[in-house]
Amino acid sequence: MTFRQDFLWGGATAANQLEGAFDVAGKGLSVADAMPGGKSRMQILGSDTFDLSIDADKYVYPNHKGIDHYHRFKEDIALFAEMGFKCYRFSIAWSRIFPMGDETKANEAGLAFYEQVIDECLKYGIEPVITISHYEMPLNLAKAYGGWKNREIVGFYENFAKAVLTRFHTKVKYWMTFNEINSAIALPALSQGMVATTGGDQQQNIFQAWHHQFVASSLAVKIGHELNPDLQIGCMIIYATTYSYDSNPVNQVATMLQNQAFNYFCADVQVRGEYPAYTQKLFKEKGVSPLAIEDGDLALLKAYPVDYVGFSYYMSAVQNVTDKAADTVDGNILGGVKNPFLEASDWGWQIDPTGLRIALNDLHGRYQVPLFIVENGLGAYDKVEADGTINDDYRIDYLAKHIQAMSDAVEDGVDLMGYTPWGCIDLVSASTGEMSKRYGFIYVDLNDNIEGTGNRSKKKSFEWYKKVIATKGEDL
Ligand code: BGP
Repeated sequence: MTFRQDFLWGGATAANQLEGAFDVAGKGLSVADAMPGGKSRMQILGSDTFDLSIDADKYVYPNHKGIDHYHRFKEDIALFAEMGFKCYRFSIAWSRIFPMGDETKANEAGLAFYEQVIDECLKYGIEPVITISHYEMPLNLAKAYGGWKNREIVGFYENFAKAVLTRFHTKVKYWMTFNEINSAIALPALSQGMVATTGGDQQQNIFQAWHHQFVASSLAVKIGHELNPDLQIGCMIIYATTYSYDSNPVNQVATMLQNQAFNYFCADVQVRGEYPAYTQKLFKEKGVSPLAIEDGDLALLKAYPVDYVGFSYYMSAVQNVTDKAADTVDGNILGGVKNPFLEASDWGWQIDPTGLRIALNDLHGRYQVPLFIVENGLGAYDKVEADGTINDDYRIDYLAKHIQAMSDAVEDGVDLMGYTPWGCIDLVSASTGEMSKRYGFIYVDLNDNIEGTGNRSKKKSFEWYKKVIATKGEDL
């Protein structure tokens, strides 16, 4: 048996991408609720000029409706249970608990909703794994405060984390403080609430916002461990294995620097509890001046590091600074230089199972803490056949190869806690805001305008994943 006995097989989602019910039971608007779908979304995500002067509740945006999981969560969790999930990773919409973000008292209706979701999981013996904040700070915090750049957000997050940890710590053991914290480089609007009103230099803002998020993350770990020392509270990063374009040492150094800037920086602080040695050099490269750091911040980071590293893995990347004529791949998040040994998804994400084995060995070697793959999967266009079946063999192939790579890494000695493939049920894509980029084992009948019956049906991969879990990853 390769995987450990208590291995957490499951699936992952995020509140803003599946719940819908964006204005129900006292919920406020979130940043994600103000995002249009389609081509303009990626431009918004990558800039800090997202114009929030519009009234987001007057438009129909995809995240408003999601897949209506808010009203159908029992049906959805029953399907997860049928697949044999041992855990289910989901997030809590901050704006359900604190609609404007800056209130002092939590919205009971919001807490009550998540209590039902948690209880429904526990009914089936499914361990809830909660991301406290996944790409959706209350819109008011972005508009009126300028997002995570503003120190005041730390206190608001602390209230939020305290409210959910206090309420659920007896039922939920596994937590993560922020989704893909390092993705702010590519998605400052969604990840850190950077909007037109933020002002200032984008790089400076991103790093200052990170400092505030690091402090907030440590405060959440402190609160959680004081409530129950057994809680496991992790960080969560997006990791892309990065290869040097060739054996030219110049490209090799560029790869090392890219790893520091993208794959390592946030986790270095959150796991080791201190800014890494290369921090000043990185600031210099990015033109970042010394950050505003308050007394006690650094001691707090050191005292409350995370317990494990959660990460998403979708693709690898290639670093090249020498060959200007190199082929590129048009990826909607990372892209860059084309790797001739790999295929890419329809969105240009270069598919690389072996890169996952490398990622696992790299992260385990660097941090020596347990790892949790909390997102992985293939976004694809699915076709519903005349008889209603969906034969997603391409998805099965992608997942089987990645699970094999996990198994190889465990044999290499890596301590791996679990695996929750992304979008276990089809949901709204984070980068495109569309339904047609699907990841699920469960098909949801909705188009890009979120029109359709919303009915759930099992894809071919549903039975396949059920078998994988039943055989503890032996029968792929
Ligand atoms: C990660 C996010 C998720 C998710 C996933 C797939 O970056 O944490 O929220 O959506 O990627 O991305 P996409 O939906 O853009 O295909």
